[in-house]
Amino acid sequence: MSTAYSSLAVLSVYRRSTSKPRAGLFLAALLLSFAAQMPAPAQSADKPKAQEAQKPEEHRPYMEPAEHQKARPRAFIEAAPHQNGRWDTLSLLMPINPVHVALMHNGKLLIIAGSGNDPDNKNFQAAVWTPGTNAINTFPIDWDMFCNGMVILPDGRPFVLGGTLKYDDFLGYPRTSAFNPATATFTNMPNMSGGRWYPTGTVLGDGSVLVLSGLTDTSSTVNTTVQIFTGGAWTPAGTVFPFPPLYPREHLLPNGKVFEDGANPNSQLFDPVTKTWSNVATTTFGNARDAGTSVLLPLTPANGFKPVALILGGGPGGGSVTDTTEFIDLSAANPHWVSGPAMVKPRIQLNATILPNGKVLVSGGSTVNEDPATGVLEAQLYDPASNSFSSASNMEFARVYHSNTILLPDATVLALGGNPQRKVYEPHMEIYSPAYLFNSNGTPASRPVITHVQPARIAYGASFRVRTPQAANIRSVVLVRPGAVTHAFDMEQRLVGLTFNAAYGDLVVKAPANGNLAPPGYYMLFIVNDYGVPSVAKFVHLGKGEKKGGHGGDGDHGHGGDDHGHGDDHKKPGQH
Ligand SMILES: [Cu+2]
Repeated sequence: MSTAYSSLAVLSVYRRSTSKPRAGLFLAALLLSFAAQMPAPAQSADKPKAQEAQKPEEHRPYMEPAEHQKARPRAFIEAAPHQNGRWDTLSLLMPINPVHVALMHNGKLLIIAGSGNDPDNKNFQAAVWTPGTNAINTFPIDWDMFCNGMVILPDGRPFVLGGTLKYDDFLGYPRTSAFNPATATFTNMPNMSGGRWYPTGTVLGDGSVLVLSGLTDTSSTVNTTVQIFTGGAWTPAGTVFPFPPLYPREHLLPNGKVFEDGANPNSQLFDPVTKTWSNVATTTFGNARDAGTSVLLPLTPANGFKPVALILGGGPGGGSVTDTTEFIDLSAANPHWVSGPAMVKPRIQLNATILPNGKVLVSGGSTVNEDPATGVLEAQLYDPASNSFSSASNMEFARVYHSNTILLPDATVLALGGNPQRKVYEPHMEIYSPAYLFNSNGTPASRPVITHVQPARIAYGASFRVRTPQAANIRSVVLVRPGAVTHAFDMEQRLVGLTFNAAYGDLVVKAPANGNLAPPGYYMLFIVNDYGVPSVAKFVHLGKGEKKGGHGGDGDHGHGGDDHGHGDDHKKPGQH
């Protein structure tokens, strides 16, 4: 084993050359972008069936299949959207390099560029955007959060871990900061033990946050200390395993331990109780999967909440990007990696996003790192049930280094970014509407509707009620943890299936048993009908349940954090 794989990401950044800025072009295009907005008829959530054709505005997806005029004309038109889904390119352009993207429980996206991979840029930027509107609000931030790790605290605040202290040679910030979705402001939080550039955060079952890896603030070497943020402070949690990668791929398992599976081939397990690491298994690929990705497949009642991780693509450098996938059943006595189906092409810097139906959208990346000319436009859906891929139509733009995909509350997926070289990024955004949103004739599928969730703060192991006119025709009820994605990995996404019964027009649903299945925080609640069509999500808070007054809240999110958990409904798009 060598340290080669842990430094490859650093090297790849070093050799990027400069080229002309395109900021002026972005602004011009932004000004020219479409102005039409969807009407927002205010309606009460509970209403007679006759009015159902006119859905409340909040139940509309970002782009109804019939609303093609909102999209930019494109060369490739999917002929069978009911089979493959469809990609649409938005007219709206992203005004900053969207290196980091997180979905907040008010339905808005937090986008962080920092310096945006431009060492000459001292105007560090972030943005908030409500998908479905043209209002992308950019604002300055006071330190460079470029190449941070980001998770979402149990109280709903995105939590930024480290960033770029210095380019060439790269040094990481020890700083952290939490973003309040209600006020759209960052508040700096306690510093970590040292710098972290390319760290990974993982929310644990008690709501504390594990952080590891990242380059220090004193030398471009990996920070070997492991830390846990609990009770508003950082506590030491031992030393990392030998030769840790940058941006390690990690998943919280139902037994409370953290599985680490990339880019290093020797997968590791961290026990937060003993604060020790153990070796689990070596991949069949056997080499580093640099800028490959990893997904914890859905934990559902049907599979007994059995944790299975899937790794895809990446490569050890030298041009040998792989099309291979592998999965591992971590409930086994002696887990081992098993080869999965190959992807349509080798992909590095790819993205993988779990859909409400449990399938995984695999998209983007390129067969040569950071080379858009080799961008893989064909998207694919991985089905854990059949362990196979199917087509998910074709994207319009290459999505390379620093590109992201993230599930939106309307059950579509946003793809954005791509940063083939310094100072150049892809401003076009695309929306993937999965096949479940279409009838066979291409018209919009009728979607089940969640009219009410009671209570909106749900407690572990407790029952809660979901009101829906379609209660008799619901196949599954799932919680999906809102994503926080960067550098080809989502540190937050997680799908947990729930048991339920239909009763008197309601679904009586059982919340996850504990925080190791679903860490405390906000989730998107989806119901999926017998045809596989998901509702638009309602945000719910999972934790200790309804507050009994005073300072309640769940998990160790420190002090002074605003709790925005009041009320169950997020604001309607466009409303501020
Ligand atoms: Cu980066």
